[in-house]
Amino acid sequence: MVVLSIPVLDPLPIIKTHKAISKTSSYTDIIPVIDLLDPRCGNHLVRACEEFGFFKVVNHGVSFDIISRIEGVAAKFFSLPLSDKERAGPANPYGYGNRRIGPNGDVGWLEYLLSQTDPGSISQISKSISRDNPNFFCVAVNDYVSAVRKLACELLDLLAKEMGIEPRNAFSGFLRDEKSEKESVFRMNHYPPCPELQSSSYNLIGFGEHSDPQIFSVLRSNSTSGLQICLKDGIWVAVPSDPHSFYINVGDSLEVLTNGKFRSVRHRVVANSQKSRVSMVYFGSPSLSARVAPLACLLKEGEKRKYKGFTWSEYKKAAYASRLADNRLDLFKAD
Ligand code: GA4
Repeated sequence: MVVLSIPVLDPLPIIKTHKAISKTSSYTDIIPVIDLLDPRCGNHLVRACEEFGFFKVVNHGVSFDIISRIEGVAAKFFSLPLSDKERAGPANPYGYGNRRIGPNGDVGWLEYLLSQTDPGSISQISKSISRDNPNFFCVAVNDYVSAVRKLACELLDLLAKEMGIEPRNAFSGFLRDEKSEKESVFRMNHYPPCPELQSSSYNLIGFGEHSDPQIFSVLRSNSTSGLQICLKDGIWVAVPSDPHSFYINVGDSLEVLTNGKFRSVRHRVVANSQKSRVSMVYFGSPSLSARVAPLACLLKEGEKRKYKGFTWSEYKKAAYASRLADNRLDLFKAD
């Protein structure tokens, strides 16, 4: 278990919520599990995206070596003295962030590192934070990002196949485009433990509720729980941690491409009283000029488009002008 330093962050009253406010269910076994070795996984996958916008993937094919190297990188990075972490620059939007999330006043009980996923950006950030061995950091992140992008593309192709969409790469093509590497994001998060929570009736928000603007987000964490997802009926469900699996979120862009058939899931992270949570997320985005709009082949006869189309550049601009909890898709609803 990774236990990283606590004193970097001070409690902020603003991100405490009373435990009773959220109806958090402990029935965690309702989260769909997609086994990529199961011949019926395509069908399960479509249903999971429609019902939850969220699922767990097992037998994912990402090697233990790739996962353990990125774990090592994250543990090493977050154990550095604050001044060294700050050499990656304030998260503006990429770099090292501490408590502040985004440009509009959101805060959380975490520190993090954000990078674009193209090899040039990964190399640059590696040099700024790892003076002794930038190559180890750089290779580990590149390998990890390539592996999870491949996994995301396989899942997106499976969805297209199951839904009878032509061409088969109608979804994955957004991420396979080399220009999407500059827009896709790699995020490492560290949620320190907060011992005072043990005797408190409060939850401490590590990362406030939101939906992801991108197509697909691929997440894994150490064995500390904290992630919660919001079901269709508004109930929050705690997601059990599983360091051997990946969790996938449907993002806003995939909701739009499917004209709302898939759900962009709202999710959040609450802090743990005793253990550090370390997670890493790949957010697969379209390229800047790519157009995101409901796919004509998914519209039934007479079905109206629920969303206006937009370029990723337009959506990204709207996202960075919003607060974390805002519903950004509302801005693009069709009249
Ligand atoms: C949410 C999903 C990703 O973590 C992220 C976040 C980004 C950031 O942390 O800089 C944003 C948030 C996320 C959406 C609205 C804006 C931008 C913080 C924020 C308030 C990296 C992303 O792409 O969008």
